[in-house]
Amino acid sequence: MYTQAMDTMGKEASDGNKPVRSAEEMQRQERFDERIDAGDFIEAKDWMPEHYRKTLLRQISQHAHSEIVGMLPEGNWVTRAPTLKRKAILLAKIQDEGGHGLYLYAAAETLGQSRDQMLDALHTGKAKYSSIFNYPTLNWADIGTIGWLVDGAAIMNQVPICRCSYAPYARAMIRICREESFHQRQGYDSLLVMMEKGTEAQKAMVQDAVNRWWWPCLMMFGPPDAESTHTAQSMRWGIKRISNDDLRQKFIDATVQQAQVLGVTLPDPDLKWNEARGHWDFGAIDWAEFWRVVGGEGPCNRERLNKRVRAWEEGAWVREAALAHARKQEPTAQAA
Ligand code: BYC
Repeated sequence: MYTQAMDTMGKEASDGNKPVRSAEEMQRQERFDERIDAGDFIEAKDWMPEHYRKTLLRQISQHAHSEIVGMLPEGNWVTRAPTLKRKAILLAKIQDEGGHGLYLYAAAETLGQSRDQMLDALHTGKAKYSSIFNYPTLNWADIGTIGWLVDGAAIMNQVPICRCSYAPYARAMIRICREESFHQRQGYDSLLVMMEKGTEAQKAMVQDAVNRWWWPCLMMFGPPDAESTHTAQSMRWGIKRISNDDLRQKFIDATVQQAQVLGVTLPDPDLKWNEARGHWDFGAIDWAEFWRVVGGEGPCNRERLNKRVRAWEEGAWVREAALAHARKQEPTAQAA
């Protein structure tokens, strides 16, 4: 059984080399592997290897952080949306993202870590969030482009997670994906209006936004498979169903035609249909830039983190008031 070899976290023999497992533990491991092989879903109450639990906790909490940090670049444009309709749509989208963060924190909590611990990891820079949210939103077309490309990439990545082997994550993702598809469509619609009915300056704004967001969007899918730390194990466990490179290719294949309909150029001179592969070939991604951004040196990393920390500190009174209210209700609830 493959995971027995991999899941050696936790217990070490007294000679410090070989892991020690009780017969009972090995049986549980075997049963778990059989369930994964059979495509069963694992629930929070079920036994799971420690490495599986930690991998999920890392991915789900980072996903939750990405949702709430992802509210910030769009939040900058609520007061500057060009019409009441676009403002209402943007507000609803940002609220959805806050909701996605909550579903995901709740799913991660089932793995035994408190929300305070997860947020502390975000605020102290120990936990990651998606690289994409460290880029600035410079003009109104950036908001449409985030919907079209960033949410488009997010859907491509997230639909397979609806079949993740960990059931609480899979359930959260089903709800999230339904909402994400509206996010993608509103972005595309907003850009289409600018491209079909806009002035030359507005069309140029759309092209400029697409030029800036295209490459960072391709980086959202994570490092190439050959350099990905977690992909192989996560795919064996059914946490990830499709690899980083395969998802990136699917996204490019789906997006090229959408760009043609929109009337924008994707900023890659090497983008070319490859008949033999049945896919679009594309140019080299700047992985040095990706790792710089992931390492905290992107254009907006500090600004994003500072904003989250400030929101947490300024929200302290709300948390205290909610706790005081809950304490007050306790005797009443018990009496009822
Ligand atoms: N940014 O072994 P790998 C949204 C890290 S929310 C930063 O391939 P894995 C939206 C990775 O964490 C979008 N870090 O990892 C919200 C790992 O470092 P650690 C978020 C990245 O986990 C609001 C290391 O690089 N979506 O769309 O197997 C508004 C090696 O990578 C990134 C999710 O979170 C990155 N882009 O695969 C609009 C989806 N990529 O943890 C839109 C769920 C990699 O060892 N997550 N790293 O220190 C996943 O599907 C996977 O976690 C990933 C990475 C594909 C992202």
